[in-house]
Amino acid sequence: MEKVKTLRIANFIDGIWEEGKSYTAVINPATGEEIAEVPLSNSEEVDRAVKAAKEAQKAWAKIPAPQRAEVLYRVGEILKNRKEELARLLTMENGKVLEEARGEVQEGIDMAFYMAGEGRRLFGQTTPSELPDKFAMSVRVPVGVVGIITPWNFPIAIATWKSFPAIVAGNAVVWKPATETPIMAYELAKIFEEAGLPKGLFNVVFGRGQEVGEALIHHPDIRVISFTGANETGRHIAAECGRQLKKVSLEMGGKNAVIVMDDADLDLAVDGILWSAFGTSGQRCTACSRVIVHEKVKDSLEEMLLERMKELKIGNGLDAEVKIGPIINQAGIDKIKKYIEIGKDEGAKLLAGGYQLTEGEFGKGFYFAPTLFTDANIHMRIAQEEIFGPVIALIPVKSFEEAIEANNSVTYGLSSSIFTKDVNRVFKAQRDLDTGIVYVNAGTTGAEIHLPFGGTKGTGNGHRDSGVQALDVFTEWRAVYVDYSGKLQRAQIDIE
Ligand code: UN1
Repeated sequence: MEKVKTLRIANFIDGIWEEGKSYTAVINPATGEEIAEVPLSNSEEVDRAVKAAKEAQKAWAKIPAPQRAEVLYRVGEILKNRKEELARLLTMENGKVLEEARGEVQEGIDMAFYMAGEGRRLFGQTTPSELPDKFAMSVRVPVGVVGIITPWNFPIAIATWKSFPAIVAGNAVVWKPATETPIMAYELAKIFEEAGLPKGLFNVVFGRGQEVGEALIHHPDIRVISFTGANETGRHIAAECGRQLKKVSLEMGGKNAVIVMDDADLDLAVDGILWSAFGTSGQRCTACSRVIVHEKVKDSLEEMLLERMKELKIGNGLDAEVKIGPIINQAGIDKIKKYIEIGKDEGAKLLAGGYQLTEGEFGKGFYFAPTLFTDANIHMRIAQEEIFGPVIALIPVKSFEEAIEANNSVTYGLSSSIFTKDVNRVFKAQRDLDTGIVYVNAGTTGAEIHLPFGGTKGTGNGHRDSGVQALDVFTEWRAVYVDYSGKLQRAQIDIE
């Protein structure tokens, strides 16, 4: 198996690569080997990065957006040329299988070209004034310095969803990537440098949430925080930023369900469930972790799932045969194990999996067997809480209406899916499922970058990553009135 020699990662501040004051190890979750060292920084580095960003942003905002976008086109080209190499590195630091890693890099490529196109749009609105010889328009203006905090499960895609719209809209970025997966961040910073982005506009400060994250959310010169990650952390960020009237965009996970109705194409439903439950080893915000099944097809679906689960090869994601890679680390495994015990205690029936794989090569990495619980109900914690692992809770229901209710019974609202051939049910479902993303006859994952990504209820705070909607996070609206009448015209008064 290929091995990268230990890489010493550097912070990127004001266009300069800086050594860290101290480091922590980055582990390949498939092998347990140390593959890199990542700096542990603190508020000192954040302060300098924000200062540089603030300075650089002033000039950047004045460059016409189509010219700013040229940098993103170049970033897209570099990502495209390096896709295979980046995907391999991504698999080594995160564990997801190579095919999925390629898909993730592709998300970054798509985002680069899509947001580069925004350089020639960034549409505002013109509208008639109520007064004669007066012009009115709303335009987008950059917010200033943007703080970005991202998780390890999509180490490059999520960063591109946030930083590309921020940059094209005329902002500067200070980014804290997850310490588990710093290699993609390091590479993305190198790519921005190679693409010719002026110094100070894209800064990467590695370190822990308690230091770097806290410094970002409390820095007075950072006017917006865009965060994807754990629910408690997101709530903390929202509260802290609320006190400072700082704009915040949050995406904090899901408890996503696939609904399988009695008229569904069951083979297709099984494909969709396996892909969205076990892809990235279930460590996706959008992963399917509940299957809500009509009682008439419950037995067949269980049987088909069990049969197909046996065929899923587990192992190092660099092996082309492997379908399920490792879990990020032992803490991730321990959390999953805790939920297995909770599920059993609650009375759900464990049909498959439920254990860590420790024999032979598995013992060196962090692997968990794909797991299926059945006879769960909406009151159980395994049917309510995010597990972030390859675990499905199957919930039988008696009707379409009960299925919708079961889907909507959780505090999260990211993604949902329904398998049915009934067009009336399709339209009712897309209306009544209360999530930010709804799939019909497909699993709960597979969001495309030109549509809004995000969720309702406990998943977020009303903002969206990706899509044109992402621009709302990184811009303010300015209303501009130009009076060319040459006299004082009072709004609401001189209207005759
Ligand atoms: C995430 O899990 O935070 O639709 C992102 C999907 C991927 C992105 C997931 N395109 O599952």
